[in-house]
Amino acid sequence: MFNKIKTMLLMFIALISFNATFALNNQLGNITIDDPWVRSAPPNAPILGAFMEISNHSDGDIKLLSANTNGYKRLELHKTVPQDGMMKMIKQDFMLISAHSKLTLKPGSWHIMMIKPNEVPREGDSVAIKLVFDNGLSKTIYAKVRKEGVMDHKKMIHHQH
Ligand SMILES: [Cu+2]
Repeated sequence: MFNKIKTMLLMFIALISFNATFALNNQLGNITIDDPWVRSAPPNAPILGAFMEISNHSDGDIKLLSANTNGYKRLELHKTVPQDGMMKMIKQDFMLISAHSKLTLKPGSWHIMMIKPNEVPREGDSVAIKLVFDNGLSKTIYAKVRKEGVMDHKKMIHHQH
């Protein structure tokens, strides 16, 4: 009798877990990644920065827990913040993307730090980066290697006048 209840209880728990997984699966479909890019760097660069826009279209907050790729020692989640009158990159445990909002990763702000590449990618190359979120699911994006964003390019032209 007791065993029968126990079995039923386990089945019930399994069913709940299954439903939870299914719900989270739908939630991941509510994350979109726009304009992923890696800033081009000299062939001997020890680090590279990856940037993108992460939009959370769901009703709940989502955390980006880690980023992975092949050919690097490791990837870290960073935020550049002013500290003691200097801009410093601080390693973060996660990036929070609030419900129905967008987190922009850009130079001088949030970014994914790619540390010690086996080989620095060239301009025009695509780098596959796997993003792991706190709902246990992941998404692989392809970041194009390019120079600084358009805004900075305009600024540079402006300074020449
Ligand atoms: Cu960094």
